[in-house]
Parts: sequence; C-alpha cells; structure tokens
Amino acid sequence: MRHQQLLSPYYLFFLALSLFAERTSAQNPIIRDQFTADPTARVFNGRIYLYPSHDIPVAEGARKDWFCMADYHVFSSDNLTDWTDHGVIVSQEDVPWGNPSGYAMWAPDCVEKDGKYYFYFPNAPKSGRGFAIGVATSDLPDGPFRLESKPIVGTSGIDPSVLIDDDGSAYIYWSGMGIRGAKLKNNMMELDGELQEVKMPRREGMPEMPPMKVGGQQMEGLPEGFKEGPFAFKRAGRYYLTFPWVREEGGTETLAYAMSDSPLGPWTFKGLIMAEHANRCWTNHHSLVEFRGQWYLFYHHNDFSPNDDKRRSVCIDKVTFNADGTIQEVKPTLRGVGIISATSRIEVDRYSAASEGVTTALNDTVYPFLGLHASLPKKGSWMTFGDVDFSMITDGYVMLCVKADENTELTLREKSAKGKVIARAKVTVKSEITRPGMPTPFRRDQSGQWLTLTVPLDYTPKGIADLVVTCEGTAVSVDWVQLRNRQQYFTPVAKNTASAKPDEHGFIRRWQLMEPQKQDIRSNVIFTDSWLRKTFADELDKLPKKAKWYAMESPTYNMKLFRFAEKYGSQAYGNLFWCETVFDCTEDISDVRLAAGSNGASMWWIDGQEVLLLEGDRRMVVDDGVSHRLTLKKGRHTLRCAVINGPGLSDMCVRFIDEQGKPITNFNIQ
Ligand code: FUB
Repeated sequence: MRHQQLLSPYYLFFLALSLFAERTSAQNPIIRDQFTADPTARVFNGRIYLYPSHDIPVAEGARKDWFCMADYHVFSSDNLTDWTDHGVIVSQEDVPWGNPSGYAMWAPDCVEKDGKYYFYFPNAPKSGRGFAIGVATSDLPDGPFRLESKPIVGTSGIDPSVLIDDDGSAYIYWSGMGIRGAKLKNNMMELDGELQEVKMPRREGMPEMPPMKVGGQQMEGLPEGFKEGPFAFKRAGRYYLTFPWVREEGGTETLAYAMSDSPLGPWTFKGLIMAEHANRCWTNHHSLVEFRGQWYLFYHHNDFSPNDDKRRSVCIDKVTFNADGTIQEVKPTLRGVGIISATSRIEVDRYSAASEGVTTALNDTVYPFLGLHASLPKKGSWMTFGDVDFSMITDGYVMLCVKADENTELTLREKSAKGKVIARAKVTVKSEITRPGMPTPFRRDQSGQWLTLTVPLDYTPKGIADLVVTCEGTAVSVDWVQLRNRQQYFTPVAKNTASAKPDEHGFIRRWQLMEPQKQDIRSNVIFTDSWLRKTFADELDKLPKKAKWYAMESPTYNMKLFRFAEKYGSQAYGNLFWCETVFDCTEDISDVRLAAGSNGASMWWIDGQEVLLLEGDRRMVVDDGVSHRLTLKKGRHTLRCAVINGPGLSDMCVRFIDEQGKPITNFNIQ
C-alpha cells in the first residue's frame, strides 16, 4: 500500500470487495468494485481491453473537491459482459519524471504497433505546474509496462489519444490550450516536426510563466466552447475527431465529433454523440471501438457517486453510423450492452425499460459499490432487463433479493409484463407463526428488510430472452435476481455403462436404489437391533414386486438418499431405502471389513449374509461401524443395505477397508 489514503477503512472495504470480485459483469456501469473514468477501449488479439483512469476518494494532501487519481488499472473482456481486472499497470510513484503525490493520472490511451503496446498517460511533472504526457511500453496489452524516463517533449497537456493510420503512420492528439494534434515519429515517443514557442496565458495571482515549446498544431474547424479529451479514429476511409464539449455557457460536457479526410484536419463539425448527463455530472469522456462487427461508445457517469461528479464509472452503449458516416446520437442506458447469463446476479435495477414511477437508489450511500436497487411502486409496475441467456438452465430455481413493507407478490415473466410466467414469488414480511407447545402465536415482522427468496421455476425461456419483473401486489423493491440449476445429487446410470471403480477413498458410489418405502415412524428411539431385524425381514417379505429400481451414481462419497426421496418418493422424511450394488473381484481379497455410516439406522448384507447392523438413531459418519473380518472371493458379489429413518434426512456411505484401515479399491462395480 503506497498511498496513505489506501489504508483508510473506506478504501480497505473497497479493496476487500475487489478481492472477492476479480470479475465484474455487464450492465452500466460495467466496473462495480472501484471508480473508473475516461475509458479508452481497444481491441487487441480479438479481446477487448479497457484503459480507464482510476478515481479514488480525495487523498490527504490532494486538492479538495477535485479529481484524485494515483494509478491506472487495465481490464479486459471477451464478451463485454465479464470483465477481468488485471490490476495496476502504472502508478504515480513509479513515473521517473512525475510528481509521486500529484494524483493527476488523467485520461490515458494504449495502442499497438509492430507487436509492442504503447501506453500514453498525462501526469503532473516533478516540478512546475500543468501536465505532461508520458509513455510506457509492454509486450502484452495488460503489461508489465516499462516507463520512459522523460515525457514526450512538446505535449504539455492532458488526455492523449493516438491514431495509427492504414500506412502505419501514428498521430497523437491531446488537450492543452484547445485540442492539438501532431504526427508521431516512428519510435512512437517523439513528435515529428518543429516545436513552437507559445506564450503561456497568465493566471490571476500567479507569476508570469516563461513561454513553452509546444509541438503539433491546433485542430481547426472545431466549435467554440470548452473542449478536452480528444479521441480520434478512422472508419471507412474517413477520420473522426471526437471530444467532450461544453456547448453553452454554464453547461456541462456533451460528447461531440467532427470529420475530415485527413488525420490532422481541417475538421468539419458534425454534432453530438451524446448530450449532457441529465444529473449535471460535469465531465464525460469516451472512446469508440468496433468489436465483432458492432461499434460501441465507452463513456463515464457518476452512478456510484451521485453527489460528487469527480468519482465516476465507465458505461457502454451501442453506436450506429448513418450511411453517410455520421453518428446517431447515443442515449445512455442503465442496461448497457452484452448478453448476461441467467446464472449471474442480474442487477435488475439496471433495467432496459420500466413502467412509470419505477425508481432506483443506492443500497448504501456510504459504500456505493454495494450497488443499487429498483422500487416498483404499485400493482402492475414492471421493469424489463434485456438479453438474458437462459440456455444453461435445465432444472432450476430462482433467487430474488427483495424488500417490502407489506406482504406482496411479484412475478418474473418472459418478454413483457403480460408474458409467460417464469416464476411467481410471494413476499411475506408479516406473518403469525404458531409453534407447537407455544400458547400464543407470535408475529414475525420483516418489513423493510432485504430478504432472499428462493422459488421454483414454472417455466424456463429458451435461449436469450428479456426478463420482466412485475409487481402483483403492493410496492416492492428488488436488488437482484439469479437463476440456478439444482445441484445434481445423482446421475442416472444408463444400461450397458462400463463398470466403475470405488473412488480413491474406496467409497462405492454406484447403486441400484429402490423407490423409497414410506414409513410411519414418529421417533427413532425404536431402532433397536431386534426391532430392526424384524422390520427389515418383514419388509423384505412384503416388498412390492413391481417396485421401481433406479441405477444411480453419486457425485459425492455419500448417497444422499433424502434427495433421491425428494425426487422419486412421496416424502423426504420417514422412508425405508433398499439399496443394492453388484461388484466383481478379480482375485480373493482377504482380511477386509465393510465400513459404513448411515443416517439413521441401517443393516448390511453381502451375498445374503448379514455383515453389519448400525442400530439406534445414527448420524452419517464415515466408518461409523465396521463388520468382522471378511474374505471377498474372486468373482461376483451382491452388497445390499436397508436404511431406515423416521423424522430425519437419510444418507449413507460405505467402503471396504484393510487391516490398517486403508481403502480397498481393486474391484469393479457393475
Ligand atoms: O478524469 C480527469 C479529467 O476529467 C479527464 O482527463 C478529462 O477528460 C475529464 O474527463
């Protein structure tokens, strides 16, 4: 930790959050565990890389109410939905020519030329005022980057952007007394052409500054008004110079653009790419990039810091070009871009569309990265979250994080507020609970608290669909929604499947399980050895001839019989399970013991002979009971067990062990 301010509890909280959130996901803003601003997105080797600047809370000694930026991270994504943070690539303490506590690492850029990556960044110099532009190079887009010892001579200013033309010539643009542009030399680190002496404007109350040597030229043809953050690119043979622009006195920044037939202009002003932020967040800063045939606008907004527009977050929306090359104005969305898996946490407050009256708010105003939630004010209110991929949901359920003041109901639907119901959730915040033995019912009141509900799916959309949340009762707030597949406790074993081995610890995981036999047992205290022997003998006599058997394999060492009962029986509790497995020994195995555990009581037979009885109300424990010494003769054997339980969840595990307690694994299970 190099910055004192990083040790504040505020920052440590974010750090902890980021350790658990190496990957972030789609929806605007796209990075949700730290502030990110001034995004430059580039496609390198088919992957999208994001080079933003990194806003942090104002550090000790740094200018109050101002930008505070001490380092740069790089992020990358393969689908615009899941972003990986590759960590810090350049830090202010490491810049040889920079002020180690300048906190002025503003908008950067990164380009690739001849297999080398050039990272351009503005920074406060060690001495003197203003900014200079530095370079760091790397063999990979995510670093490590080697810093040059000096900034680029003649580029005093901020917000560098580099365009590499089709013939390999490179041009750099930056903001400093207007927007300037210059050709770069082949080494990508020096301006081509003469420097000019420019008289520095005198700041009130400051001593006069000596004239400065500045390279390049003013970009001609741009509109009047404050401009910064140039981003240049080429598309279909035309050059675009795009820039944040304050179009009127007292206004805030729009994103605007001009076009030209040559990289350094003159430019023809074309208009806006994005209008001012509705909440008057003063800055905007951007880049445009084509990824897999679609153009995207990366920009920033202060979503996670509504009362401070110097802590910003990167967003993405789609861009459309008209046939004449002009750009259609982009309306910022909450939803952003990219397809999101139904199994991710879907922050539905980032909706694509919503009915009137739906509002969003931060979950916690002190820790903004705890995200936002949306509130549906009344029956019939809805919000749509577009492009959810349901294709991986096979046998699922949905979890919803909700809050309400009164008992209410909501539905998840496909496509529209009247669409097919995916799931229906009752939100019970106030209820009377009667407990046996308690004289009066007590009241549970969870109004105003976040609850995580789990409800089964009534229907699963096919492929990619829009998810709609509708309020079916009184007001309800929703933080997130997430679908899950049920854990697979058993895999059915198809006929003619090759034989299996016990697992490395000797546990036998493949069994024939008879459909559970319901038992009316109120208490397990009756599981004495005589009761068990008699019951199992009687039950065996009256086994239904047509009882169904299921060949099952367990992914875990124990057979979770209650899960089997949930699916194939009439009740999860109060069952007798008959289980059988057939195994082949290729040689005699002597001095082995059967070691088993069950929840509750169980009895074990090999080739019809009783070998072990676990009486009483047992908990399943590995090797809870062991048989006497056995010899497993070469050839085929049948191992059978009966597990019985009253008011409890049954499971069992079994293996053979040798004299030292080591597992026996040299037999084949049919
Ligand atoms: O992020 C600091 C500065 O704010 C950028 O360099 C400008 O473009 C503006 O976004």
